[in-house]
Amino acid sequence: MPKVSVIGAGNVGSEVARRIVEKDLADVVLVDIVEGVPQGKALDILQSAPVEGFDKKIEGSNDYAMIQDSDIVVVTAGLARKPGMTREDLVMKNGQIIKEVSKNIKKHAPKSMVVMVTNPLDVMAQLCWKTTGFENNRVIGMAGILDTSRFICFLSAETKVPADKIEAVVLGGHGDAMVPLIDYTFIDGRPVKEVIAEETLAAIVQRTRDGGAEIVKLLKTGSAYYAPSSSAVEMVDCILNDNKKILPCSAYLKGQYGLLDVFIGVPVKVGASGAEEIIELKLTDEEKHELHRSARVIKDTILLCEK
Ligand code: A3D
Repeated sequence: MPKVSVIGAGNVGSEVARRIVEKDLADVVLVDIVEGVPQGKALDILQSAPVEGFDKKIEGSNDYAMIQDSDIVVVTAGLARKPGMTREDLVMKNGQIIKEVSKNIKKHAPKSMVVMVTNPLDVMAQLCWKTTGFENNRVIGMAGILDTSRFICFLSAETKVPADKIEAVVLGGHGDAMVPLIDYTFIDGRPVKEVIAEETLAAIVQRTRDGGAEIVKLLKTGSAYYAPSSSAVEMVDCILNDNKKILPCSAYLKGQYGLLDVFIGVPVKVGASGAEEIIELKLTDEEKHELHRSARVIKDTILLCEK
């Protein structure tokens, strides 16, 4: 029976856990440092099984020993930025959390794949990879699926074309540094530039970049978790079922796109071995420039964690 552990039983972690058991993908262990929270949430989700009709088990714990034999560990542990906290404070704090979580993954689930969700995403994926010492295909970050999904939602709303008839790819770092590939965006088979006016398209790209912030502003406390959990579970599904789908994910680059030793969003073939292949698309000079700028931001942020 496949087993997935989810570290962090907050908004994203508990939704990831719920979606995994509801989709009958795997048994789940939910781990958090706060006593009672993972146990309570797991019990609550379990009690929906007779109504939802799933038969997978879910358990909550504060003990990392429970993640033993996991096929995949999804990492959602971390702090959200609080008032008065600088971006650097947040990076250092989440960096400490991810180092501690990664040491526990290495100790208790040394054969697992890791799907990183904690922000700043690309930096935390790289930190986890370094701390666990896992092969680079075994750590993948979730971001591009979410950014692409948001982009497609807005394109669908603008054109009234159903989302499943829209193709798009978003690369680069998660958030402000994302790089949507306009030449790979098609609305019902037609290049997006032929369907949407330049100014409107630029506004949609900007709204996608600010996608997380727009939700934070509306919620007032906390940040997005329904769409982020869907995206993380898509990766879990691909790994467990060896789907070999091409998904935009944060993966380790060793020369692809002219970038070395950095986790960044690129199209990745995701299957049983994790990030099985990095797909190199032909980029315009401007997109290449933006991707490299995005990589520089990620590399500078990694230095902060290493201080
Ligand atoms: P939240 O609801 O605050 O949950 C975080 C959980 O982590 C809390 O339950 C904490 O108790 C727990 N935690 C803290 N430290 C530890 C630790 N050392 N070990 C185990 N658990 C710990 O946040 P959330 O669920 O909304 O978000 C979680 C993370 O995901 C944040 O860093 C978000 O920024 C990030 N996130 C990323 C995306 C991407 O697209 C990349 C989207 C949404 C959220």
